[in-house]
Amino acid sequence: MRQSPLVVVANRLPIDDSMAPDGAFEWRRSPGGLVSALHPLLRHTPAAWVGWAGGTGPAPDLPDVDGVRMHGVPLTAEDLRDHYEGFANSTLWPLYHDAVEQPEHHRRWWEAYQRVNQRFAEAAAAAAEPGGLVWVQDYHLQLVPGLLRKLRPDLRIGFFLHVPFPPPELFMQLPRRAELLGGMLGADLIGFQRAQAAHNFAQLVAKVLGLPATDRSISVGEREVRVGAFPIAVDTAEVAALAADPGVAERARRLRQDLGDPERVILSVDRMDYTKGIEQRLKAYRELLASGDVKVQDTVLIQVAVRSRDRVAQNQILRDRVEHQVGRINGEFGRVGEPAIHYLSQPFDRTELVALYRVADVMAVTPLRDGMNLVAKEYVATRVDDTGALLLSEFAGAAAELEQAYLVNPHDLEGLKQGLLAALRATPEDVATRMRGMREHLRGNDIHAWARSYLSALDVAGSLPGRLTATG
Ligand code: ADQ
Repeated sequence: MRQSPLVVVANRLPIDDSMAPDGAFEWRRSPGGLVSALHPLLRHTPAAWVGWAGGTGPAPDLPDVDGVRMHGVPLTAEDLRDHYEGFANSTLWPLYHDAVEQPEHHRRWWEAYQRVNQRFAEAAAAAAEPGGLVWVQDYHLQLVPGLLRKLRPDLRIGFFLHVPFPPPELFMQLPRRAELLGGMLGADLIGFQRAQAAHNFAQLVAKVLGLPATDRSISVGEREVRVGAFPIAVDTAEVAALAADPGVAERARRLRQDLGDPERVILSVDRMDYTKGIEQRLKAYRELLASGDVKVQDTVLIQVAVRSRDRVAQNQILRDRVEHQVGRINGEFGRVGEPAIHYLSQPFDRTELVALYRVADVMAVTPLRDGMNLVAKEYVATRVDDTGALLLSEFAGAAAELEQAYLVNPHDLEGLKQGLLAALRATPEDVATRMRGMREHLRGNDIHAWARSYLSALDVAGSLPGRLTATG
């Protein structure tokens, strides 16, 4: 097997499930934050990506995509059920998101998590060249850094957690908490979205493992593991260029016309997931319609909620409840040709998504807890004329940077309603001042800056191409 100087290890490969008639695979851009973030970076880099290709049984042989080598990791139906849907998405995911749904604990799931992490570690060990860099992504693979270090002590290993890292009171519930922390400590650099997460991690390592730890550095025997916040971002220039494209502007104009040229368009774009606060938002909207503060004659809400992790029971339940809620609100408040809510559960291509962002006068991003939330940043990046109000949850990682958004606590129904009304009624001057500030922030803090800061911190020996690590 040819080996690569940089290997990304993530649960999924970033390619589409379907092959084009000419045999080409495409990067899978949606719907999910991880691929959206890494896609612009790795194109045309001598890198490899290790991940699951979808489906069960042996991993297919895959061609390179845009010069990036694809290594499939096989998963059985049992692995999928117990590792992916089980330990990753029904134990860790809810626990890391404030336990807004009850995390479940099963010993069989933990066994699958260990087994699958071992398989990913072996695939990464085979794919990396001597002294290479391996960058492990996210909560599905927390044991990989430790397992990989045993197999290949010559490698530099990075780990980045895309989701929140919880406070000790919550993490301590995990029956295998010591093993999970120990697995992450196999890395040389552990990156989080927020400084608070790095702080939580250091506290836990000191408490559970008794290791000397600060928010920046942890001593593991002879090794020093560095820890830090690296808030993920979007390709600001690329998104802005797409938003300014005349074809996209025309598409946005048509969309607005199709909506009946309302005075105000509110947009929400989420994966259908209970952390995203969709039910709370719809409830607030219903009350605003009922009180007459918002009227269907002049205001339209578009709720995009693309199906995701469908086999996780709580997501199925959520979907039924949201669809029931939308039906009820449209039945009560809609009129012929004038629904109160336009509900869409399909994935969109980038152009269509950016056209939707361009149409939205108010973007409502109100998760109960979110590692970052790239939708909020994508929206800001599309507002090239400084119009548009961002309503943002205090509990999204993005709120630490986008302080000029209309910030709300999504658990507070009254606060949510007032925040939405404030965003709807804001003066163009206020909106522009806030948007200008946020756009300015995203110009300097884009996905390239994020990757450079992470990879240059990891690559102490300077073995990667300068383009990936050079600052400035
Ligand atoms: P996600 O929970 O998937 O990501 P988010 O950051 O909002 O959440 O990313 C979603 C991505 O999917 C965005 O790029 C968005 O454009 C895209 N998307 C959503 N709906 C879509 C649709 N209908 N069609 C096409 N594309 C769609 C996880 C964490 C986040 C963290 C990211 C990156 O939960 O907190 O920001 O990883 O680290």
